[in-house]
Amino acid sequence: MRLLRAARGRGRGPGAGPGPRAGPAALSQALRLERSRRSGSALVFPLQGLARCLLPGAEAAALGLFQPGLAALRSAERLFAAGPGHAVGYLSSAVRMEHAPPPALPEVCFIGRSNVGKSSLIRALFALSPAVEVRVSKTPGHTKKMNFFKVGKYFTLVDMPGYGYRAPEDFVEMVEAYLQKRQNLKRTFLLVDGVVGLQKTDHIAVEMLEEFGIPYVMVLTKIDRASKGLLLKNVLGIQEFVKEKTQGCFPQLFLVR
Ligand SMILES: Nc1nc2c(ncn2[C@@H]2O[C@H](COP(=O)(O)OP(=O)(O)O)[C@@H](O)[C@H]2O)c(=O)[nH]1
Ligand SMILES: [Mg+2]
Repeated sequence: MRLLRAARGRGRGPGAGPGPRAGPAALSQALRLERSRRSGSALVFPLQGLARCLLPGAEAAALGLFQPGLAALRSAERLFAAGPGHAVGYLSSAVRMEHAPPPALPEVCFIGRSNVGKSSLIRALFALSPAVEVRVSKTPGHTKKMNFFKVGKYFTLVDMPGYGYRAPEDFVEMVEAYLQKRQNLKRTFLLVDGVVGLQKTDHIAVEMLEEFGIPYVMVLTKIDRASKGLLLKNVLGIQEFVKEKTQGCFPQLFLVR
């Protein structure tokens, strides 16, 4: 989560400007600082940096479809910053679908192998609401429950149990049942480890999402741990896979460090 550490660090420094609230500075504020403009852009759009490593003539445009401006970043951040009349926080946990909260709001969920970085990413999203506690595990397979969070009156967000390592039964009992039955599920974020790329269990998840007709987005995590070459190989491999083999996957891959 180097991205947010950078934003936090700059927020506390002199000249950071007034924030929407005390605590970590918004990323959009950090990016507004003249000095951070170049490095900030590399942090937010890491695919841009990779385009330089492509062979001449290779299709670089596909690496950078999604480039939100400051206004879009700010409005996204406002969603995750709790305030008067805008409750952001932990809602409940469930070990079975029957215990899930009523499907009153649209919902987004984060799925992926154990230890891929689901809780870390969700914690980063809630960084502007420090009271929200998202547990990040030191040992694989920690999150055994579905954890629901509320983002005002707009949507709920679910941290799903990881699958794969030591938790194959959760995959079948929870992730599959959730994906199949949750009527208010609007978007799924499938997290893939940026160092090892798509694994067998990720392919199973993709098959499920495709079979159930659920729109999803792929997110590549831990890119700080992959060399530029390995990252480029994994990014291009996944983008090719998405283009050739999927129907419901958003074409832009998102990178997280
Ligand atoms: N280097 C690096 N470590 C990460 C990143 N995301 C998560 N981690 C670490 O990976 C471990 C598992 O993360 P966690 O969010 O609990 O994974 P989950 O099981 O998918 O919820 C923790 O030690 C995190 O600090 C990342 O982008 N880069
Ligand atoms: Mg977790």
